[in-house]
Amino acid sequence: MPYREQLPIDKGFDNSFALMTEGYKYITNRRERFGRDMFETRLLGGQKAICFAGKDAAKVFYNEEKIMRKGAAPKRIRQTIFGEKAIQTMDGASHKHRKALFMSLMSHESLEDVVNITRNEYDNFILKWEGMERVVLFEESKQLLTSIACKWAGVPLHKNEMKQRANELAALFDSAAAFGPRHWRGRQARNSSERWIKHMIEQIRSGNMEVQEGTALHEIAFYRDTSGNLLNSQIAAVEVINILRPIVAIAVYIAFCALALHDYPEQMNKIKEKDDAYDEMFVQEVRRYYPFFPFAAARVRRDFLWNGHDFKKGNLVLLDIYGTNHHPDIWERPWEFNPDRFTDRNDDPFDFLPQGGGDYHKGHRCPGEWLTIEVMKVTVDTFTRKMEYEVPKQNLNYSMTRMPSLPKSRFVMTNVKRKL
Ligand code: HEM
Ligand code: MYR
Repeated sequence: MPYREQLPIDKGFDNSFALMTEGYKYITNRRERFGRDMFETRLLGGQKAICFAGKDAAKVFYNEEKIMRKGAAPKRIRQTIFGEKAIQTMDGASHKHRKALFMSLMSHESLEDVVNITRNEYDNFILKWEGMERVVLFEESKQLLTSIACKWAGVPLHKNEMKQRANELAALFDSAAAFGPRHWRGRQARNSSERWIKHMIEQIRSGNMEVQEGTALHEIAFYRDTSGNLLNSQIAAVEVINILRPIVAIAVYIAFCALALHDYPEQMNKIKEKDDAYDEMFVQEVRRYYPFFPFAAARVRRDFLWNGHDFKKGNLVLLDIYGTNHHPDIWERPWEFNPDRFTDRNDDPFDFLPQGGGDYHKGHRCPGEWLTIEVMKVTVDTFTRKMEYEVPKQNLNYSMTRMPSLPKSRFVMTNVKRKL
């Protein structure tokens, strides 16, 4: 007999304020308080929401018979990070069809291209950094990655506009969870970057602009949906930005890689002594340990009973990404930074979720995960083997409530020198 029980409830008419003030730990704090991996709350104007964490929760969350994305992303998210009618908000056959487009951009050769472009860009930037008194790594990485993203995606970018585009693309993900001016900057950035790319899509389609076949810009411009139609140029721009923006977001991970090398100096030596396999373990631990994407949101597609709880059609569901990456049933001593935990670890699509979980092709798992890992690996190689730098006294604390979190000082380096 299936059993039913009342889930613990985080009381209150709307707990959005608590979510804001407790940030990455909102779900973990309540799971610990209630002694359960699942509880009920009210968010987004008092809507009933179920928050859960862990491997079994992830299996349910990524079961598309039970869970859908339709209506899950609030307007403030669509007007900043996602865009309107973006892949993140789609379900079923049309989602799978569009997802195939994104996955087709992530071939082995294409990832090799991104590695080569990244190495080249680091060469250029180190040259620039050598001439600078003070390098603010996060700000510089935004530009480095904008340059990488545009080259890889086939988007022309003039040197003069690099800083503006970098700031706009970063504002898209920096504003989604913010209020006030920080949020409004994101909305302006969305309008401006969509105008920029939409114009390009129109020029390409009318034959006034050339673009290399196989690049994201080319493939999205000529992609046909399940009905055989081109995307309207606005939506095509949204999806090109869904490639450019998250590549720029790797700047957050670059800052955290540098922070980990600084906070755990033994890692610097260990990496130098070891090989590519250890670089990857280090990168995986950075993705697990530091707070970045807090949770994924969806809605119940049809009523079902799971683990004693009645999931009702339309309820919001939040999968605790940060909490699952620190879940004590999955990770030994989860609050320690320890790349060795990835030695001989068996891949499991539901227990390590920095960029979502489940199946890349069928579900919403991040198609850019491999690209992110590759760019981070080049970063670690560059920072440990290709350059030297000093880390002056600064405030390196990172907030557990700001989303995305970042070292407060944005990681300042001095005396950058290429290693010969
Ligand atoms: C989806 C995180 C980089 C493109 C996602 C999801 C997360 C995520 C958590 C949603 C999973 C879900 O809803 O279940 C990140 C993080 C990144 C990153 C932390 C580090 C910077 C990238 C890159 C690209 C990319 C480099 C592309 C080049 C996308 C797209 C989706 C997505 C298009 C939507 C997929 C879908 O709805 O089917 N990402 N991502 N991301 N990501 Fe990433
Ligand atoms: C991307 O741009 O897609 C890459 C990752 C950006 C992470 C930004 C984290 C803060 C945004 C919170 C939104 C929550 C959505 C349900």
